[in-house]
Amino acid sequence: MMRFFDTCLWSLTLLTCLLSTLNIFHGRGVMAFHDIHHKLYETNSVENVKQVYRTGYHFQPKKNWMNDPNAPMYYKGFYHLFYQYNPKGAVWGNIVWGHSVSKDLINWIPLEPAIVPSKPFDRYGCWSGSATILPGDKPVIVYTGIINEKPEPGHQVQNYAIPANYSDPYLQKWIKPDNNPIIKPIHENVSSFRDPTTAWFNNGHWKLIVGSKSDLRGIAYLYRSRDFIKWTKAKHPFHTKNDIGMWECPDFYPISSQGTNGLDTSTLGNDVKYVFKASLDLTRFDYYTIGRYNLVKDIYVPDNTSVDGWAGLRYDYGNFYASKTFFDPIKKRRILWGWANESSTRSEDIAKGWSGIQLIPRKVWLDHSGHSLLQWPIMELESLRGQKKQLNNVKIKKGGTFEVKGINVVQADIDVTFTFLSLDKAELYDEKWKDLPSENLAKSICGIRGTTVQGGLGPFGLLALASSKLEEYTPVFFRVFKKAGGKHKVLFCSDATPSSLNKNEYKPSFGGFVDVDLREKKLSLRSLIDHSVIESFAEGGKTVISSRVYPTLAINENAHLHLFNNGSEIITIERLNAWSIKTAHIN
Ligand code: DQQ
Repeated sequence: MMRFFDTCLWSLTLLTCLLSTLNIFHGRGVMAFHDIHHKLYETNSVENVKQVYRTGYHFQPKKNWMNDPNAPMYYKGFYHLFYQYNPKGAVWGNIVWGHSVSKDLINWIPLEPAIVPSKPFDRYGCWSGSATILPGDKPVIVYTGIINEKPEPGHQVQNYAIPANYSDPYLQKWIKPDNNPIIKPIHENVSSFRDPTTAWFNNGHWKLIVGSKSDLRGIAYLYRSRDFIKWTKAKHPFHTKNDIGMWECPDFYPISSQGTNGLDTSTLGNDVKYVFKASLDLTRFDYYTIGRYNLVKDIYVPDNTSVDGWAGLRYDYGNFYASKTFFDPIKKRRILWGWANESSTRSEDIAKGWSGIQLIPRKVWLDHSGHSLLQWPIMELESLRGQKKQLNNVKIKKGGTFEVKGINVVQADIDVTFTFLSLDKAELYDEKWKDLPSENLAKSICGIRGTTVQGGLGPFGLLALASSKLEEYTPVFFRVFKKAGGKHKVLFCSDATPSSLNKNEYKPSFGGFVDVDLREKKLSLRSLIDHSVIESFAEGGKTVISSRVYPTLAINENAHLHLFNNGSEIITIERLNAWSIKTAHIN
């Protein structure tokens, strides 16, 4: 074992941390890609896209820009994924619906774009939307059409599209009937009215919601229809929240309080709770609450155990946005798709010829507490597992590392359980941190107490995509704190700060807390590493963080993977299973 972290590589003060928190509103953490920059819409088409950061098993088109996942569904033997796509370049613009199909959600066949601007009701763009399977196995898509570029980012209406040929399992051709749009904004906010959800059915009506805002109030408008064509706005919003900003890509679905199976979106019942998710345009993260569906008033009411606001729970505390779920009728599960934006610069994206990936689809279900969700990579991913490395009972002392060899560490699946003998050495939680902005508390503490600041119980975890002399590495780690009163708080971080020598990238130290019972003195971590992305699941999917990273030295065979501990309590790797992940057939 080599000595590690003898010196602090960087130190962040509370002040810089606060500044960087504020900075998310101005820096590249927030990509205002709806801004109209006409000349940037088309970039030189790069025929041979630069491969070094391309992923081996994450969904991405052959080239160009991709953002939100749209209308995921299962139809006649195929999973379908549509996505926001710029066919003309690696920056946002000219938005059409890209389309691919798959038998297993892992290997994908590309098809021609399914929905492209062509009619007065979507002339300036076909933005996000969802699919609903109508009785008789008839899919219908509802999406946002841009009918005018003014007011920015565009005048928005909701349109529907139906398959031209229901017997085609690829659903290659879609018709956009001329009775569109089916929903028009009836308020002034015509440029903040988008992203219809999958519809659900009860009380003789189909219902769907559309994301919106009024000043800083996020609004989910409810629409009802008997025939899916004529839609009427409900008197009350389905859900609304002040001081939060625009709700993009809302999602609403039932979730079973018994077991891990998913439910069809129209399911009602006593054992059913509900999830409401919104993508926050102002902060660029997806937060959710767990709550109740009041059928009498036709509104959603979050439980009082769910924080409804910027400090609420997130699906993922890293690069993850505009997500969407669907019910998989074959494996009876609810699956979550989320988009991971690049953290590289616009000009780097143009040079590499592509931008954006979809994270590995995740099964979601309710934690036994009933207060949060669990997420886990779909089991089909395991079909790509190749060479395996196993370790048991490896002890790592303070400052030590242990290299995991024998697998392809740039395309890998790592599953590890850490144990420790006692919680006594957990460092004190600094009460001053209560002054940090609550929506970024964990992230800020990850920045202040990174891997190089020695601790008691932790930091310990992985050093992924590390160069041979540790000039570059991405630590994914736990740090356990003791609060006044004796309670423990587990911090989980994925820190891109030391990930690359390239100074241009957005390299945040992402973080989330893990609500876990430490009596067993164990913490588990699964990380999916794929060249420029690391998706990490703490404690069976209680807290998830995805980081985009762009090492300059730690690439391909020059990359290493280590386990590390920089706390005074000895950490035991009780069990590690690590696999090389084969390259999937993607588009
Ligand atoms: N992306 C789409 C919008 C949506 C946003 C445009 C979220 O419909 O609000 O590409 O990333």
